[in-house]
Amino acid sequence: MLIKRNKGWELPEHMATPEDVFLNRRTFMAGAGATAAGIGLGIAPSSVWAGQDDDPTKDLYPAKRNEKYKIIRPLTPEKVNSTYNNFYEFGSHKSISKAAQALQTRPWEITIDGEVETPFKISIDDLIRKMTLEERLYRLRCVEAWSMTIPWTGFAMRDLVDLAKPLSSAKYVRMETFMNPEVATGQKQGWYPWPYVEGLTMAEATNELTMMVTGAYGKPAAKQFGAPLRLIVPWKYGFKSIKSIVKFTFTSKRPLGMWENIQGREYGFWANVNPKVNHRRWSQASERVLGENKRIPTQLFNGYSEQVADMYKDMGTEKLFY
Ligand SMILES: Nc1nc2c(c(=O)[nH]1)N[C@H]1C(S)=C(S)[C@@H](COP(=O)(O)O)O[C@H]1N2
Ligand SMILES: [Mo]
Repeated sequence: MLIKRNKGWELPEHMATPEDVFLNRRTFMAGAGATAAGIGLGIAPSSVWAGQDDDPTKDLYPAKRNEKYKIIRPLTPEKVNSTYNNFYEFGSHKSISKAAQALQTRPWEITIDGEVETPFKISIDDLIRKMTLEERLYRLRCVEAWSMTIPWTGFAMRDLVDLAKPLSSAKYVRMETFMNPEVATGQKQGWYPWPYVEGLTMAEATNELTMMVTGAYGKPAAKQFGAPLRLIVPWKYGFKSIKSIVKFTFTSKRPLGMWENIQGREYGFWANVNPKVNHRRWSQASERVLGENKRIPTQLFNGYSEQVADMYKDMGTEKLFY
């Protein structure tokens, strides 16, 4: 007998709801839930959270959804997601969405360098048009124990690695966020080792789940989401998913992320989600679902074990889970 077993991230057939109806219902319900949860939503002017109207790649949205990546949980309403963000360049609190509108996302040049055949620069629009955009529904779990479910648009990071043509000596990819304290006033706070840096192993960067995000909610990404290009690694704590990237450096040396640099005993290189390994100051066993007034159990690798667990076998004393 053929048994089709649904993977954790696949939506069972009977749960498929037309997305627009589903989203509208969730948006309506989130109002009450969010207030009860004490999230100060306020009324954001639509320009803050409605994505970018003047984006030169707007014609590519909405991209076709990749049906392989669906989730059994409701999507986080766009308005909730767009007004509760971590983007320390614009302030060390969640209400940075207005401040983030100061970020100019065009022109935007991406540098690819380090151990590659030939280092090069490419404009974000040329890069996006070389790639095939698709939509995927992913969970996001912040190390602070809150979570969301987001319809991202972007392309597989594997395709960017192919474009970069790394040498065999490259073992890691180091990524760096823009640096512009005039616009991103958080970067004037000298006690953070700016710019924001994150890194992945080559195996992680080329894992099928690893996504370069250019959009969300069917539109070019709002600035607070890390436009025009951010990383999403859904099995790792959110701080690994670096925003507004300007540089990819292929290297033989393990990159030191900004948070690891600040406090390596709490925010390490691997940072894989694990409900059994607590943060030094709080439990990671459950998570607060943004937009809904509830907590749910946290899952190993944020529910993505099937795609990623193999990468972490036989890693000895590596601290894989913070
Ligand atoms: N450049 C940059 N990238 C960043 C951050 C940041 O402060 N600066 N915060 C990280 C953290 S802690 C999280 S949880 C996610 C939040 O993404 P979101 O605001 O889109 O939910 O972005 C990550 N990427
Ligand atoms: Mo986070």
